[in-house]
Amino acid sequence: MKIVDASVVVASPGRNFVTLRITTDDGVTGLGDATLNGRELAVVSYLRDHVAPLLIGLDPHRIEDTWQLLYRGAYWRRGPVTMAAIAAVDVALWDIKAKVANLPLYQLLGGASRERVRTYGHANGRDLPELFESVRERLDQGYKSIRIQTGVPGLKRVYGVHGEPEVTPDGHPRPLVEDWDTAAYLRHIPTVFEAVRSEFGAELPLLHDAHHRLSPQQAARLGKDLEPYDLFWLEDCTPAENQEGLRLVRSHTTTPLAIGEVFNTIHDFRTLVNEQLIDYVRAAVTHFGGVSPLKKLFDFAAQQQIKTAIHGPEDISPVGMAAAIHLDLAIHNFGIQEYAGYTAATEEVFRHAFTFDDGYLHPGEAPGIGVELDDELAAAYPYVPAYLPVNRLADGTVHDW
Ligand code: GCO
Ligand code: MG
Repeated sequence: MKIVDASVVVASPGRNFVTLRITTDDGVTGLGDATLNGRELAVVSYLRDHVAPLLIGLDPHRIEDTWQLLYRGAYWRRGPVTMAAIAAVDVALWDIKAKVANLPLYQLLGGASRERVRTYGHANGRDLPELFESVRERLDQGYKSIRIQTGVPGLKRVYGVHGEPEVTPDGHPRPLVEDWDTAAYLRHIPTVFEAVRSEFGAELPLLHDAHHRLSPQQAARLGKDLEPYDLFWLEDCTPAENQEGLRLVRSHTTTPLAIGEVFNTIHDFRTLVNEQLIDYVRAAVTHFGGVSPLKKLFDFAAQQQIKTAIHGPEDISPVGMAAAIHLDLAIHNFGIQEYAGYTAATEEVFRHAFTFDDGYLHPGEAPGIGVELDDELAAAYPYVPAYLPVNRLADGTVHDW
């Protein structure tokens, strides 16, 4: 069996999704997600100009060998663009292998370790009434665990939640500029959790994303202040490129910690896992080089009793989400899966076998990852230049978003 084609489809049915399709001489196709929100076309070029020509003629069954060829063979290692491109190849090859075996991917990863995959959804509101309404909406949709994000008095927007980019008069998009005040946030957030607990009770698992905005000292204080509200986790409490910074946070709070959605390789987690400084690894199939390296990270984390929580916002395409759900079902140390759902248009462009029911996902039994991309429909949603928001303090200083 040989690879005869590797082509990239860019479609924007709600978000700009980048999809790689690999085709074999037997006519079997595999899909991989290479979406990198706000920097999509860099990955498109990496794949089209540099990776696709290398794939032609290779045996699609040699997944590990191809992964090592792309990772080591480029000489320039790591980074989100490289690892998103390699992820798309890895997932497309797993899709092909599982289709040829006539099995859903999770069967090749060891088979099911559970019946269904627990998820959490997002609730957001500018103030408490709006937030409570959003929580109720998620509960009605079946979610059993909920991430809580709110506005902070005095600040313009609910932070850490996507907004429409600003468009200049000449039609060129600019990142939306948000404002930030860490002291106001640290004062406000514990009052939000107190209110949510008294409205929804002690048992509802609640999560919160600090979106890399705090120093280790501030993160330690927030973790401590939130202990009475029994969070499922506090996410990205401080920028974890400084992995050692988590030592300070960890030594001051028992609030569980989740980190890793912006990480690309196992090396980014080395200190965090070896020293058991976090409780959940958040890496995504799409940004971490695919299913193969993510499985290695999860096995590494399992040795320190750390669980998984694959990143799954709307900017992971249904292709990346499907690959995640197969892994979730198969691994032993699964924790929870983030799932934000998709627009109706996205659901039409990407037809998928995975299902969301009563707050749980299942990958389905279709051979491969179980996603097909409708090229004709995809063509109706051309690329739209877009940026993630940026963040500034009151004096204009750029802060982490
Ligand atoms: C999450 C993330 C997202 C990111 C987004 C950036 O926990 O889901 O923080 O909300 O902001 O993935 O593109
Ligand atoms: Mg996050």
